Amino acid sequence: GAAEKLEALRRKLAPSGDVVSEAGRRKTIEVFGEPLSPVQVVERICGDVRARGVRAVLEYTHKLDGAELAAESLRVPPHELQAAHAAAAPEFLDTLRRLRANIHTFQSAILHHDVEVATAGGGTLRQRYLPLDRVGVCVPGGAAAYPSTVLMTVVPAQAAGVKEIAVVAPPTKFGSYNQDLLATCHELGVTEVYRMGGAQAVAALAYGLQGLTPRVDKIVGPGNLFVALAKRHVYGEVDIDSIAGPSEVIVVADATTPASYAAADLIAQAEHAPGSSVLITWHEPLVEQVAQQLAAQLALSPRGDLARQSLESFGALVTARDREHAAAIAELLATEHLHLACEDPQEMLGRIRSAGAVFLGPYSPVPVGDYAAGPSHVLPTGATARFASGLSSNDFLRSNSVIHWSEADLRQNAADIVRIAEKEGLAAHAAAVTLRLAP
Ligand code: HSO
Ligand code: ZN
Repeated sequence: GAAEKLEALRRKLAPSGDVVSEAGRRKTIEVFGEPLSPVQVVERICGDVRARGVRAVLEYTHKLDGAELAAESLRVPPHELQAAHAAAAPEFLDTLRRLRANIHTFQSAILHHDVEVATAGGGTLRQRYLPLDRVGVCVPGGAAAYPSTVLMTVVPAQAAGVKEIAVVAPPTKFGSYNQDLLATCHELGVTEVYRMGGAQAVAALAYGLQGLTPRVDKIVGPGNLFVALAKRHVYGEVDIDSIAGPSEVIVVADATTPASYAAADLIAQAEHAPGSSVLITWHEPLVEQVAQQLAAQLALSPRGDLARQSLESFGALVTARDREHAAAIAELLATEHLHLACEDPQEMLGRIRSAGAVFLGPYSPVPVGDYAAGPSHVLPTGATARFASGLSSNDFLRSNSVIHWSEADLRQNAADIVRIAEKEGLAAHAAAVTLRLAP
């Protein structure tokens, strides 16, 4: 029936709800001379980095990333950051400054503020927000260089008031040897950049490396399977953001949507590869038009082959009965990026509750959010938008609750406290209250 079809589609398109733990168990790899699952490999690497520090990081960097580094070169020296910045084109630096300003404005505007509530007896209750002291940011460096990911993680942290930010990127040409990436770090005032990737980088951030880098309080940012599994492994000792799987988009389109726009939006997502790109429409002719546009545009796109492969494995052009049905499918898939490219996107938005980021109308394609608008592009994937939210400045805050009752407050509530303390059999709890009120 229809429900099963939808469920099959959900599994095909958004398998990543558990793609990380599934892939982490299913595969086997030989890193330690015996076949182990990625989960086991990550556990060993983390344990080893914790026990042996820099030595272990250097060994894994050699073994897994193929880079032979010395202990001194794990941290990018200040003059390299300066040189990358000095060599960057002035237009690129101007672009970085404008993007940073957009992101900073939005991330500052949404920050939680302290809330104080007056009590009946003249006391106060307060929720107090404070930035984390030290955070680690993972920047991927496998398939492409992502200076935008530096912006979309570091700027929210800075907006929250985080003082110490350590960036890790693998020792690759798209990672911590990428000059645009280093220039971006320098422009943002990030002075700690480490040439480490994979599980060893996450472990180094979580446990610290003696003589090189202190442990952080929270680790954020995307990465490959090993980064994701390592973040899950160290969670509890440090905080993490959500676990990111492959990137996704759903474009909801109707007769008012130009087929060329819809196709371009699907390809833009697919060129991340692997990633899922789905069109949902209730205007049947659009399916054929978009298919034609896809073929035409893919042929011209520099990453067209990569995008075609990911469209073939994780793409779909879905016909819905009507608007309501399209909304129901989109809601079920709880996608990372939801582009409402149809008429009256505001009305459509009212029907949907689960998505990482929603893009409305013809002038808000996903790259606007990837690079420029202000919300972070670090978003929940694999239907985890059911319960998770995109990264924001608020993820770099923690709160204290602050209780300051007056004598009148305590008197007014004493009987209730004593009664429930007695129910729990905790007489000393009751006594701590009654003793203060004794005549
Ligand atoms: N769409 C990616 C972010 C990105 N796009 C970076 C381009 N660069 C995941 O949200
Ligand atoms: Zn993107």
